[in-house]
Amino acid sequence: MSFFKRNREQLIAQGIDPARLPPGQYVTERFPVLQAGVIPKIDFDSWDFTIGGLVAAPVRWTFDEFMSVGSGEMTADIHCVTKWSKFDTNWSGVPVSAVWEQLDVDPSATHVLLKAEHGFTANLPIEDFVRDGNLFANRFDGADLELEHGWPLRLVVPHLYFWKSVKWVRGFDVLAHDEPGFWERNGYHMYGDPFKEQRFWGD
Ligand SMILES: Nc1nc2c(c(=O)[nH]1)N[C@H]1C(S)=C(S)[C@@H](COP(=O)(O)O)O[C@H]1N2
Ligand SMILES: [Mo]
Repeated sequence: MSFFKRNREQLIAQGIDPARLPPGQYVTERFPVLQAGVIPKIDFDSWDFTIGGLVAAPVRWTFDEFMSVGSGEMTADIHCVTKWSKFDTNWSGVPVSAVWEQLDVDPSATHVLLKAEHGFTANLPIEDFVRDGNLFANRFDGADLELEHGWPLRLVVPHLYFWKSVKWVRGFDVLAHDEPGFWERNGYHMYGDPFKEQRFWGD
């Protein structure tokens, strides 16, 4: 029996619904660390969160200003394109919807491009970004986020492959078009639905 088949059968044996596991994925209890390049050094004193593009007034918030926008918590399964999934991850932080409510967005807007340390970017349609449950998280499983997982702030968009969940996020631009981010320019799918196995260009 293959590793993937055995992994799926173990879920059933544990009474976990295997339909939660997208095709081609396996479940792990571990929390792998993945990013392009090295883990950034964060200068927390100069840290800011900026929002630009098609908004009536561009935003620049300190960390405390950002955190005062709202608070929320959610638990979700996450799925990395390198085939690991992790169930019941718990996050808290600021709901994306609360951030969005602060903005006067031009009606022509369709997408956002998230911006992070080291110039990392990721694109999302607005309806996938401003979605119930999505968070800008500063805490994971009841503790402060670890630097390697995106401290002080990361996006969590659990319904798409985890490369959209930008670590060390520093803001976003609101756009009237779609535009590939870092991984999307490097062969990953523009949308990335794990249940449709949209891993790469052409999937
Ligand atoms: N800033 C930044 N965020 C990123 C990435 C990256 O390279 N840079 N990689 C993505 C990918 S491919 C994955 S699978 C997840 C991994 O998050 P983790 O290290 O907390 O497991 O982060 C995503 N967010
Ligand atoms: Mo990934």
